[in-house]
Amino acid sequence: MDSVKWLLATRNPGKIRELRIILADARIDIVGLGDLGIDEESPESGKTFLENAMQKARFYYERAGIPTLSDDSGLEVDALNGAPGIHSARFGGFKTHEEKCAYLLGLLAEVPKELRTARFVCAAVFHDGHEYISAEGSLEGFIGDRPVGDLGFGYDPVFHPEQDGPSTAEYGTEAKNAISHRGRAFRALVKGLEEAGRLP
Ligand code: ITT
Repeated sequence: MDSVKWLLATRNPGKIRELRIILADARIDIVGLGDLGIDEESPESGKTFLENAMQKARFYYERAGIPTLSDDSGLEVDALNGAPGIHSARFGGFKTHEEKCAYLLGLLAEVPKELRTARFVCAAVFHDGHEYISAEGSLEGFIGDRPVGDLGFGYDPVFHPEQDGPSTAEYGTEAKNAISHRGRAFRALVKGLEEAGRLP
């Protein structure tokens, strides 16, 4: 059966790598912002992951004119009252993820192991100019005491689904997708799209 060709509205290469696999399973063929020559940046002024994901989907749908999928995601650390949350991409004003992970580990330096609980959260949105279909997913875990692993992206080197187990930067794409916030959100979104009759 034919696949559908939709825009995946993200510039994060780590998300693209993970989502290409998840979406190929649903026969969704993805074009990127770069493929369509879209270089404008969507505002992200929402108060929640879902609001931001809807804002991105609408912004890029209006420029691309084809059905659009977006992702807004981040890390919530309980000892920091849920920070960095929706500000994960610009935590502490740092640019690189090495700096952001180091900043996070510094903030948690005095926090004992059992209180280093955290979760990754993802809101996934489809928009076609008429309707929005959305789903959310999360992955509970713990912040380690140093970065480990070089797979994945972002906060993966400091995030451990099991306290004394590997970080998500040691999982590899397929194993991470199987349990991750993004895998859960987008598999639920695909189910919602199927139920709405939006997939072949
Ligand atoms: P787009 O807006 O272009 O999609 P972005 O990286 O700016 O890319 P977000 O605004 O959703 O995306 O920010 C999410 C940040 O949260 C991301 O930059 C990472 O720092 C972190 N993050 C999200 N998912 C993650 C994951 O699976 N592993 C590690 N870090 C993650």
